[in-house]
Amino acid sequence: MRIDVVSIFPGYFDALELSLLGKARQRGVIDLRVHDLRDFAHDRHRTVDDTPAGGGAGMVMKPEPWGEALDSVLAEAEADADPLLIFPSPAGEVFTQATARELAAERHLVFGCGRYEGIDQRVFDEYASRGRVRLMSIGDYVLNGGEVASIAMIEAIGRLVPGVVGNPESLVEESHEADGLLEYPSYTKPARWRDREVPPVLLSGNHAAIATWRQEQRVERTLRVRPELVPRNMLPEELRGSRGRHAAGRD
Ligand code: 6GU
Repeated sequence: MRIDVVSIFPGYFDALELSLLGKARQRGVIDLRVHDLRDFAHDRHRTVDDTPAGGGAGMVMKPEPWGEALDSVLAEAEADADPLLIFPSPAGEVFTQATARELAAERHLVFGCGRYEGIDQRVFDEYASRGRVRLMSIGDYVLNGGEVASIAMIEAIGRLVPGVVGNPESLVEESHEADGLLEYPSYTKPARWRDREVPPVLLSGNHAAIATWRQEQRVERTLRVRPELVPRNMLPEELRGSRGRHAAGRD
């Protein structure tokens, strides 16, 4: 998979040289390239922002450097790759594990990281008229810019790209995968630590009992912290009534 990132803070993406994704890059499974937006601003101060049209607080990113940067990245794309442009934004659609799975099948992703109050709307309109553009949020809170959100999305997507994670089976038993329940709690040795025991069932050697216990733990934990994730047919009878907008589409 090819991934390009455009940002005024390329240094943020040094984090992606570490760990699993860093190794995948060394092996050539992921080709990640980071571009400095300021290289496409040509005045003395390499200006990338200006005051908002119509007035208001903060600054808006100018369209010209974005146009040059994205044209340059797209000109390098392979002929049949049909790159997908992703603009991290708290105003975007919410990025979920399903989004990560969908995007892991793409050949070429381009992340455009805005700062300040955002990027001039005409940049989105221009590239949406020429190809595929999506605005994506990583949750209902505000970050200072798209860099940290892009790193989160790239890690979530990248680990699903075939050949990145050594044992693909480790991907299916996770929170937000398969049935959408949260993961069961994990333990390792020693069997007793500070008077706290590993649950005896896990040391019993009874694989059926272990599987049952783990599934009970998943349902209990999900009901406690994320009840909206529990499919209706997994709920105890008394909780199957109307739950408003919760668990929509998960029944
Ligand atoms: Cl993608 N960007 C910013 N600036 N804030 C966010 C976000 C993205 N997702 C959640 N908050």
